[in-house]
Amino acid sequence: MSRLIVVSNRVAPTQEGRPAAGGLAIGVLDALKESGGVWFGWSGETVSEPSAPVIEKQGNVTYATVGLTKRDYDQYYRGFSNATLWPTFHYRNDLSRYDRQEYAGYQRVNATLAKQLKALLKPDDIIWVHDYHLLPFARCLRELGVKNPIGFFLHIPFPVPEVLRTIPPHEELVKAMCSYDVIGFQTDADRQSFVDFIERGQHGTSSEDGMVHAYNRFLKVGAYPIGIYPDAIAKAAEQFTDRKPVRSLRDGMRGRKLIMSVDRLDYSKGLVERFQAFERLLLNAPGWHGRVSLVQIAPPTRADVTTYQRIRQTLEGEAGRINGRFAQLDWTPIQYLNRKYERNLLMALFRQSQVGYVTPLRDGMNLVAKEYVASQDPADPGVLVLSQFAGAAEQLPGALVVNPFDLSQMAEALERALSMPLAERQARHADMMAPMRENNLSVWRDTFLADLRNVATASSVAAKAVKRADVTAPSLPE
Ligand code: ADQ
Repeated sequence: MSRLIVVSNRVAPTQEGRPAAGGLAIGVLDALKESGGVWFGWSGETVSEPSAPVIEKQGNVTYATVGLTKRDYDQYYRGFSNATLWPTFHYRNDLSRYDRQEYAGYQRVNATLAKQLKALLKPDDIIWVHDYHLLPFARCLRELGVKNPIGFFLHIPFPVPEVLRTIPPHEELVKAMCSYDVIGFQTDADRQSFVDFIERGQHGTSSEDGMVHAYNRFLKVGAYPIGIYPDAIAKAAEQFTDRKPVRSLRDGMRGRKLIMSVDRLDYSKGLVERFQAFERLLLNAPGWHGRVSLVQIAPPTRADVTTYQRIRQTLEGEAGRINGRFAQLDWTPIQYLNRKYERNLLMALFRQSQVGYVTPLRDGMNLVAKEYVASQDPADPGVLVLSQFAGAAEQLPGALVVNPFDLSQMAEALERALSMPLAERQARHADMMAPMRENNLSVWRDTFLADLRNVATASSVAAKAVKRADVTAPSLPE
């Protein structure tokens, strides 16, 4: 069996041999353990000069990590990836900036990483690249003569052409993406946006089987919604119920209802609007004063990107203002915690709450929404209030779906969730568990990798046929 080579901006840090938990980390590691392989990417360290990867082997998985120079970090990571691509792909053009030097740095780092990876490759390796930091990575590998199958999965949304075009080198980026053999998106809407750009811009054509012919390349483009392991999460949530932080949360509630939100602290997650909609609930329904609290857990990320500093300040201001307005001596409406929790503990915390409040302004999928549902006690489950702009909304039919820009609608949904009868909660929970089991994390990984292997095989068969027939044919994946 061929080795799987996973490439992501950041290799999850290994702690006592266990990588940090999270959808991507768990899914990737499982896939690697089954087939054996390599996880290649940035170590998280800054170094004075790029050097060969540091190799660490654990079982049949090899971690190959490299450092980035300060300049690379600033231009590639903090700059073009997180100050241009991330905001624009989340429809926040107002927060996006473009800097030519940063874009040059993004291209340079992709080329350097490709060179560093090439030295580790074997001819029958399958390469699976992840996320927006690495859009041109396959093109860089192809330029070095790499002929292996290369797939790409985008974890965040892909914007509609009008929004994509606001990034000055958008066409160069899309053209580079066409060097992949398979491109996977979270939702069909994202896949459609990519195909629309190709077709409306007359850069190529697509067919019903998901094949795209563009820029002289054939590739498969599909939607592969990422999943979780719902039963494992349910078990962990139950097992961790008696841990101290979970007991403290329960004891602190003293019969109050709990609305729970967990996100990385990011402007795409809609935290300000969420706090304001909770405020609207308290304004509209004074009967809930003293009877419900919102717990928001949001560890800071990308703290050296200015827009992230700003959202943190705004949010602290809003939490303080709303608490100042409504708090009583024995009741704090919003508990806002800037910290990380161990994954299993987090699932047990979810299980204590009556409402999961997940309202991003835009999100590729949003695993928290799925984890919240999976963590619930089926006999007495909480209700999920979910943004229509999370990829997860397509897949969680039992959620109360809201528009996160409509504060009144969100406040009404919260009230409905807090008062929902048990039978309805149970039915909604069951409606969501079934599709999550059917489309779990293994399905995501296996479907993507099967398509990558198929496309690669089909291409090489076609390439041989073309060679035999000695005719001029459309160019095939290299
Ligand atoms: P994220 O934007 O990080 O992921 P999400 O999908 O919700 O968003 O995943 C976050 C993960 O981190 C979850 O597994 C969650 O449990 C964990 N987490 C969050 N806060 C935590 C805390 N305080 N302590 C511990 N763990 C915490 C990107 C895309 C998403 C897409 C995923 C996976 O932006 O749209 O769903 O990748 O593809």
